[in-house]
This record gives sequence, structure tokens and C-alpha cells, in this order.
Amino acid sequence: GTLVGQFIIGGMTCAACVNSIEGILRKLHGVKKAVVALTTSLGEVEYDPSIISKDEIINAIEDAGFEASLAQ
Ligand code: 9UX
Repeated sequence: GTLVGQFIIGGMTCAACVNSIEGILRKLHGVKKAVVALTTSLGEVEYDPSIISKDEIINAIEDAGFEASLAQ
């Protein structure tokens, strides 16, 4: 199955941050699609919850030096 998670991402200050985070997310096993927006600080991630969890997605963003939380 596929779920869509929305995450608030802090610490993005330029378009290269967006590309960097999208690249990190798209390489994660279980992530099918990732779109990050600088102006809204939001990331939308399509993922397979049997492979990766929301917490693991948040940890991957934070490991890259940004802040991340669930947008709910
Ligand atoms: Mo831009 Mo983001 O020079 O980590 S890449 S601030």
C-alpha cells in the first residue's frame, strides 16, 4: 500500500536545500515520491508503510541537518 505523509521542514533557506532533501527522501527504501516546497516549508512524501515509517522519514531529514515534524 501507499500512504502520503506531510511534514513541516525547518531550516531550509535556499532552493538547493529543497533539492538536497528531495534527493535524500527519494533514495530512502520505501519512498515512492517526494516533493518539498521552500515557501511553505512542507514536504509531501508518498511511502509504503510496510517498508518505512513516518518517524524514519523524519529522522532522515534531521540527519541531514534540518528539522522535521508531522504536519497534522
Ligand atoms: Mo543553500 Mo541549504 O546555499 O542546506 S543548500 S542553504
